[in-house]
Amino acid sequence: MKNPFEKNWTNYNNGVPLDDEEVSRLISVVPSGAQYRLSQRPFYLFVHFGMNTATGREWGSGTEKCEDFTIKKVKPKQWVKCAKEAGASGIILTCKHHDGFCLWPSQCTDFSVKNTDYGKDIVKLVSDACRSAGLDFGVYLSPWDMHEKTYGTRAYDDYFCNQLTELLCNYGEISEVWFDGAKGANARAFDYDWQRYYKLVRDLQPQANIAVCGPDIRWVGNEGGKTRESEYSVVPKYLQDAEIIAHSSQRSEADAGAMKKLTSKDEDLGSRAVLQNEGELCWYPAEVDVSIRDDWFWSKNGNNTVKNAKKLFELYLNSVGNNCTLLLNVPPTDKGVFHRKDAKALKKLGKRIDALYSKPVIVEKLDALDKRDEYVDFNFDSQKKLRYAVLSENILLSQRVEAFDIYLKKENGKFTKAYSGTVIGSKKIAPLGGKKCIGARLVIRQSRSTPVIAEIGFYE
Ligand code: FUL
Repeated sequence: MKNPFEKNWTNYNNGVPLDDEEVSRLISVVPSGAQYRLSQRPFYLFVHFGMNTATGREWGSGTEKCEDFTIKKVKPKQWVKCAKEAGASGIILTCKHHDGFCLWPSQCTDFSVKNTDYGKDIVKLVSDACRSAGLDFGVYLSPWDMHEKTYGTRAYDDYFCNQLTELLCNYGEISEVWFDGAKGANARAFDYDWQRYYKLVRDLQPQANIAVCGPDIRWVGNEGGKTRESEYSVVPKYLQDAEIIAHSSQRSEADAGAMKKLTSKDEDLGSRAVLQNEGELCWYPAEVDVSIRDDWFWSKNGNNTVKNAKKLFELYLNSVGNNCTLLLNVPPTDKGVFHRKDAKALKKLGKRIDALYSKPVIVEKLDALDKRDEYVDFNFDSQKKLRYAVLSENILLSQRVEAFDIYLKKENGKFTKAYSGTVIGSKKIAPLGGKKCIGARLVIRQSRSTPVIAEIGFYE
């Protein structure tokens, strides 16, 4: 593919093979059914709710009493309504956070909703509300448990698996199981039996993705909504190691600020240069978990930290629009509802996402590009002001595109480069700046074998 716009362009496929044995190896790595499904429903809400909501803490202490859970109302129908308005496709609920308090009447412990005045099964209320609204439902179950006496002994594996079994058996289909690597620096040393936990999930909910300290969804590596320029889904297999992930997770309540910075030293996780030295590879797409507020749980003070719709939309572009999924945390208040500021911001976010797609100029399914194609041209019937191009690869055939450009055609017939990108993957949203043009041109500059573009859309 020679680039027709740069003088002396002879650098076919940027000088790397389009097809060879190594390329075949890379493109043989594809998503599981569950991973593919999530890529098509890439935006979920994370809901941090529990003992901390009542006590105004972020991590709690594990010494709380059931009486401290003073919540009187929980209204998941409102959460679900807000999630839908925002354009989210699912909700993941913190069924048990690090303090160990369970939002369902677990048979394994007395430390649960069943011994509170509130009394109801919150996991059931939320999963039912999700289901009737057509939203996916996922569970967060903190491996670290400050309350449970067996924590730190092998008996805790049984305790944890029994709790997991309750969650996986009693609440219908579970789309995602979120294992957090966070653990206090002074907590008892303990090697979780991850393989046993994974097997249980696979046995009981084979369609569920296991996220973060799990093999299906890669933690992007920070909690500030930052992503790498190139977020690869095909990466070295060692990245799935839960202990390595846990090691870079939160270590104290006060650490939360630091977690917002990009901590990964491994900026490049999946270029050819990196992968060629790696024996085993896996499909491990990134998820961006970030809170709508400064904190994960609700507090009155936090009401002033709600991100506005502009900021949320930036997070969306930077995650969903950058080959990641977005898990946006929205914590209900102690009245059991999303605060009106959060609700308003979510609604506006939904409007912005709708607006992105509301004025399509051309939307085309391209499929496999002919190897002789140097570029693909799109001609508009009149002058347009393009704001975004949205591209997606057919990831069932792996991720192939490594570099691409978008040019805009001016009325005088000249082309100017409007965007240069690297990875496309499940979705790339390329801002084009609202520039006037009468056509556009997609140039794939570097690819692992034939690029297979599921869809490209240009939007005003
Ligand atoms: C962290 C936890 O320590 C936070 O409290 C929160 O649950 C976040 C999603 O993960 O590691």
